[in-house]
Amino acid sequence: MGERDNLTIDNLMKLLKERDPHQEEFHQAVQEVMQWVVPFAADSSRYNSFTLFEKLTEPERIIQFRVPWLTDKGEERCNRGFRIQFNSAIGPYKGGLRFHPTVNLSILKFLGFEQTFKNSLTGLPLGGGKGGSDFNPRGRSEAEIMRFCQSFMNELFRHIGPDTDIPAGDAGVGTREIGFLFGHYKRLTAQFNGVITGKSPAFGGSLLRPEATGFGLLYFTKHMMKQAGKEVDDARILISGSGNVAQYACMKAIETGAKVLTMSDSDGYIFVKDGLSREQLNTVMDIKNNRRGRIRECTEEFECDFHEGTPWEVEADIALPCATQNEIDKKAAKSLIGNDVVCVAEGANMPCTSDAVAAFHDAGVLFAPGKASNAGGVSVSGLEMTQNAQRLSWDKETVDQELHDIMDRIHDECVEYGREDKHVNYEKGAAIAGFIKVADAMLAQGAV
Ligand code: NDP
Ligand code: 2IT
Repeated sequence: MGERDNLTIDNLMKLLKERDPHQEEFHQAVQEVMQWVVPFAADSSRYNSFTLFEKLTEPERIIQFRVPWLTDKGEERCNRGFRIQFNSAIGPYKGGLRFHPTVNLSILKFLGFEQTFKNSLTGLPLGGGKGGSDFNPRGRSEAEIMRFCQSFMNELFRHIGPDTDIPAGDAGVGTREIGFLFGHYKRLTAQFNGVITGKSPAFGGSLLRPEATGFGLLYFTKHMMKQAGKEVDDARILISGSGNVAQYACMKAIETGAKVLTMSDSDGYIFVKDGLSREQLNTVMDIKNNRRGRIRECTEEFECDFHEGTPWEVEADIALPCATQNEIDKKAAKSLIGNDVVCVAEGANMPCTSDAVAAFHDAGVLFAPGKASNAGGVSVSGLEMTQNAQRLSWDKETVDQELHDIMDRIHDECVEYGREDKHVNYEKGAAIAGFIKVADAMLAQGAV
């Protein structure tokens, strides 16, 4: 037996780093999950298999393709497109598409790996996948975005289907892009089916899908606070980002009675001393979704300050990072801890670095990993698949009740597997609970 055959986190990470030395985000995501799962598995006769972990960290299939498209001036451009079909043990591949210049294999493998565990936590029969392109939508006209989406789908359509792989949105891909992608899929295949989620309700989309990630994040945060004997109701909240997740997290926080002090984009953040009002949030949404402008434009519309950088030095009770990966580093974490933040729940995928998470654990700050706290989005995507298969549309109340139930169950599972002496380690709980279902399915399906 070689050294690698022993199931230890060091042996696993060594293998991954030798295979793909430059995929830092992927290594980070694996380390964060496996630091808890590997000791749990090594202790059990059922899961103590190095090969099981090799398979869990190796995508079943990676599709990479070129995406040529024309600018409005008639100039040809060429981007990279990807789809990572990570794990289909418990259902067809499911996960979003990201259009952002930082997209590469490391980013998409980290996201696909996370998605596998997140989708398992939802309790729905969904495997894990992720895809996207290094295309930068910023400053592009609607016609350019449409042509890009159509060119992307010209290749992607052969690899997806309502029972094989069901994409959705992620950063840079919202309802508009999903419409263009779906329209072109339909044209290429002559089929109308539930191949993509996040569609407009006009053609099969679920009510509450746009809201689901942000609303679910608040439902989860309420559970965490309650578990620790605290309330969200009059808390001061820092939100980063001003896209889909941030907007609806903000909306639900305001509805709950909390004060949202900040929102941001990659230029900087706005600070609203008394908390954003619902009208002010509507203005943010108009600037971002219709005018496709910048967060600093808020200063021309209502009373607020704009600062460059990230919002983590502002004093508050709860931090909800909803922009992008690694946006809270150790320094930002220290600043939050110094200001007595009590809870950090990830709306984005892996927005906290490993150092930051360790600092939160050490300081006794409640911390929820995205795979638990932002699972509301993919959950309602799963409900959209069910509605499409039934050829029915559920009303808002039904979807919201299901979303509540799913977030409740995820919280319960985190508590069950993450309970430690004085508090709940949500990172550990989510990792182990997510792992068990996927591992059981993989073991039952044999050497595939
Ligand atoms: P959007 O594209 O709608 O919004 C992204 C927001 O993050 C924008 O405000 C963007 O600002 C900001 N942002 C991006 N990069 C940076 C950066 N480097 N520094 C500061 N701000 C940045 O994406 P979503 O809201 O859909 O996604 C946000 C996060 O949530 C991602 O991590 C995504 O994977 C995750 N997520 C999304 C789900 C969904 O259903 N949409 C579900 C679960 C998780 P700018 O305009 O300047 O780029
Ligand atoms: O990260 C995520 O969970 C998403 N972008 C949503 C995926 C989906 O299939 O709805």
